[in-house]
Amino acid sequence: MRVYGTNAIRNVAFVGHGAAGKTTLVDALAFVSGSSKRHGSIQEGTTLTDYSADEIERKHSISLGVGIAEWQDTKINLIDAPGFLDFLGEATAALHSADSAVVVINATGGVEVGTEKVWEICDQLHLPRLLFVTQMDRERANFERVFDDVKAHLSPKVVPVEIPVGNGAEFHGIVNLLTDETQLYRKGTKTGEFDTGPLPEEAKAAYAKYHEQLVEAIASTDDALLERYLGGEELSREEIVKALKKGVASGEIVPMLVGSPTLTYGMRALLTEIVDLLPSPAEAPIPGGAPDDAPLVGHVFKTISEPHVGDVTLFRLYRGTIKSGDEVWNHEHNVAEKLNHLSVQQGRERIEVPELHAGDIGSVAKLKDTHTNDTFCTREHPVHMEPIPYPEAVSSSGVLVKNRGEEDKLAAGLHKLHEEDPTFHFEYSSELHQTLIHGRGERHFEIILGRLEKKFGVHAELTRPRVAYRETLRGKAEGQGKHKKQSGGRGQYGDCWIRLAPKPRGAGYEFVDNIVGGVIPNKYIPAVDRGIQEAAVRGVIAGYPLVDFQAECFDGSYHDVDSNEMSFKMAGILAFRTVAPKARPVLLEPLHLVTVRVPGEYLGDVMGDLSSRRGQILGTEPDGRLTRINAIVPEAEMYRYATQLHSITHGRGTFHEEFHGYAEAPPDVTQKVAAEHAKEHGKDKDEE
Ligand SMILES: Nc1nc2c(ncn2[C@@H]2O[C@H](COP(=O)(O)OP(=O)(O)OP(=O)(O)O)[C@@H](O)[C@H]2O)c(=O)[nH]1
Ligand SMILES: [Mg+2]
Repeated sequence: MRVYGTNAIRNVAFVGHGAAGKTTLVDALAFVSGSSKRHGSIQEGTTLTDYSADEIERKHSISLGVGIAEWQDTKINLIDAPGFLDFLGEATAALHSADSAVVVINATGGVEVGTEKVWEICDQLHLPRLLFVTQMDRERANFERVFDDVKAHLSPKVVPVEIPVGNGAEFHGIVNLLTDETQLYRKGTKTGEFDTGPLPEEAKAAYAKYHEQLVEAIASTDDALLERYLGGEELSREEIVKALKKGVASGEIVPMLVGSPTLTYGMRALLTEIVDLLPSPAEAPIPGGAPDDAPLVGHVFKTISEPHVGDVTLFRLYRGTIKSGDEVWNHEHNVAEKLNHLSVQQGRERIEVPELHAGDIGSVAKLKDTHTNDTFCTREHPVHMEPIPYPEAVSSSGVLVKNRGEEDKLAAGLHKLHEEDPTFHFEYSSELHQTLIHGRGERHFEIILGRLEKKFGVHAELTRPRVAYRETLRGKAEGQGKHKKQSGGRGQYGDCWIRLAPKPRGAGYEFVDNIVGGVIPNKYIPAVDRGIQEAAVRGVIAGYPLVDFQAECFDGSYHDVDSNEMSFKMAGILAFRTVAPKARPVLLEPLHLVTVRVPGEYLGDVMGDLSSRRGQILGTEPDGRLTRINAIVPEAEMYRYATQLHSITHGRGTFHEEFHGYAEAPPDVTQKVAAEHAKEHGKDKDEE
């Protein structure tokens, strides 16, 4: 592989809705350019960037992948991102590491949820972009319909720069509105080769319409140009191309292109347009540009754990040059890393390179302590780059190992997977005795379980996450706890009378010492307090901590020889267990504040669903193009909400939830939780 200078590099993220055709397109571009030897396909599991066993088996992308197309003395780094929203974190990382994007739309569909999501991220990053209408050979492919949809639902800034000759099975050529060249494809075309010909009769009307739109759009990015155009003057082709590139860079124009990667139609034109119209790292909107001679700055945007190779680190160089074997400074982890066997990725294959210039994307294996989002720099000029803002975890589940004894392996495996995929987190809750995972949805969790099994030999399954209930008291009661044991020598004796009373929510626990006349010696009173607190950790309804109450110790007795701290602690425990059930104990359940954003048309269904989850709707308000619903919903009812919201809103709704507080659970919930507890712990109780 040649070494490319900054100006001869294009970093392009391929993004779009799930199954739009991104991976197939990236594969075809690398193949047609000659940089990849095989024209792969999803069906055969042979594409350049969907090479992991999971991706081949499931026939869709899961992780971002990088390929290369060398074209017209330029190296195009093709970053292929998955489209399914469970893997939006990967698309986010891809877009953050690119200087431009090709947004891919399926010619039989149009704008979909995934298209809107990535478009939004492109907008936030001010990324110059092209829109590629793919799968033009498919039955029911329709260029005009897609264009109308795009104009109405995505952006008015999109203008066709190419139009197809024929749709679906008839698709056999492409007219370039800038060069007026018509490319005609023969059946059996393998590497995108074409004949040029005159504008076919069938494309004349479309040509007239779109050509005018294009020139008008280009002219209106530049006042002087517009004036001349409106004055009836012909604009030169050079002027037009120059203005178009400027319009693309500023985001005022998004050229729409067309083709079929399966047939390799339109691939050469797209490669050329990427080189001509999209910015190099030097022209990209990066603060400070991409100077080659500045101190090194690189950012790790992906870590892949590869069988037989170990961890492979993918990074984007922002400034400076790197040579194979160079040592770089990882500022986040305070560690020097040696970049041995510096490489670039052609799909799964690692191609060694002697050096990389500012703006390029490289890979290196077996680093000591480098993780996604770390920055490479020099010790003298430490830099910390902004981390990739991954989308938040919206779904939680419990995980259980199928075979006892695999718990340690589970934790180690989950830790490794989190490093590969920062949108996934896990924790062990000692209160709930459960490992919890948090991520983007069920498809995401399925992949994680699959990887646990394949890579780490851990057999695990998803379980419902347990809920951290609490208990409290609603009434007052009093009673005695007496611990007495006389067996031979020295005995045990502790005796206390206590009163329990409720306190306001969140007020916590309070102990009141009302012992008079030394009926319990002072030194034993703290032991009574400890006993009560210890007993309250396991409440009386379903074994959950009992909170927000006052305990008053007001009477008791002791024995000169047999009394000790231990005995009074036992007395406190016994007193609590006797009195608490009489003080009208109730179950408290955690509530979440849930904010849902949906398009107006789904408002009714989403609110209905929240109500059926015992949610209390606080209100709705407009939020940009969407409507925001605020509600308070019991945590126990939020299980699988991400999946349900997705299906109600066809993926258009998003939500956020956070802990809100505890409230008394309704009687039926209390009964159910108590019954579950009795079933699970019945045996332990008997043993005590
Ligand atoms: N006929 C035809 N089929 C295509 C074309 N491009 C892609 N496909 C098919 O469309 C399906 C999805 O293609 P992918 O390349 O996996 O799409 P993707 O956008 O990468 O999908 P995700 O990564 O899962 O979001 C596969 O079955 C492809 O074979 C095309 O140009 N013509
Ligand atoms: Mg894909």
